[in-house]
Amino acid sequence: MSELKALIFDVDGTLANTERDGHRLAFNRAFEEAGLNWHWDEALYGRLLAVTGGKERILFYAREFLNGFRWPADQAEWVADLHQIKTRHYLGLLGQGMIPLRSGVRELFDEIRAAGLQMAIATTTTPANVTYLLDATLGQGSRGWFSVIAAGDIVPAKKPAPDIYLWALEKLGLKAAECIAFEDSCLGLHAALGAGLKTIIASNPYTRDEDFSGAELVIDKWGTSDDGFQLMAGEAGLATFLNLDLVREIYAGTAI
Ligand code: XBP
Ligand code: MG
Repeated sequence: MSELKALIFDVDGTLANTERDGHRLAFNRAFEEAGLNWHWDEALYGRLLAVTGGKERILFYAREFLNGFRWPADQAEWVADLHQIKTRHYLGLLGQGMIPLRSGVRELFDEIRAAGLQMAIATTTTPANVTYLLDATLGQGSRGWFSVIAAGDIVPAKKPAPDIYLWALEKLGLKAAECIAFEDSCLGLHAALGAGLKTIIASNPYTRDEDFSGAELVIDKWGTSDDGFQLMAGEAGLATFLNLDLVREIYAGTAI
C-alpha cells in the first residue's frame, strides 16, 4: 500500500460555491458590457454547467440555445475577449469578498499543513481566478501552501478529461496511488477517476443529484465539528465532518 503524500483539490464548487453567485453573475455582467442581450439565470446556468470551461460554455450556449447566432469573423478571438471581460468581473467579485470558502475548507487545510502533507489544485478555471480566491479567503501567502496549481488552458482537454489531474501528478512527481482528489461534480469525478485517483465528493446545490458512482465518499459538505455533513454515499465511521483522520481512512479503505 502506498503512503498518502498529496491531496489534490478542485476549486469551483469544492473550495467555494463559486458558480451561482460568482461566475454566473460575472458572465451576465460581461454580456451586458459587450452589448449582448444574453442572460443566464440560475436554472439555465445549471444546464450550461454540463460544459466545463468558460469559453467552451459560451460556445455551447450560442450553438445550443441561440437560433442562428451570427458569429463575428474571428470567433475564437471574440469568445476569448468576452471571456476576459467575464474574468475581470469575476475577479472583482472575489476582491469584494463576495465568495466565501465552503464549510470546513480552512480547518482541513490547517490540519493538512500541520501534518506536513502536500496540497495541489487541479481546476478548469483560470489561474488568476484561483489565486484571487485564495488571496481573498485565506490570505496573500496562501497560494504558497500548494505545491502545484494546475489551472485552465494548460492542458488541451478540460474535465471530464483527466488531463489536468495528470498534469498535476506529473508536476508533483507523484503517482495517483500516493494522492487523493476532492471534487464537487460528476465531470470532476470522471476527470479524477480517469487519472487513477481515489476521490471524495462534496456535492453542492448544482451537483446534488448527479451520479457519483466511483467516488470513495459522497457528502454534502466537508463540514466542521459544529456543522456536520450529510453522508450520501460511502462509509464515514463515526465521523460527522471531514477531518484528516477520515481522509486517511478513506484513502486506506479502512473507514467502516
Ligand atoms: C469549473 C468550471 C469553470 C468555471 C468557470 O471549474 O468548469 O469553467 O465554471 O471558470 P472546476 P472559467 O470545477 O474544475 O474548478 O470561466 O474561468 O472557466
Ligand atoms: Mg468543480
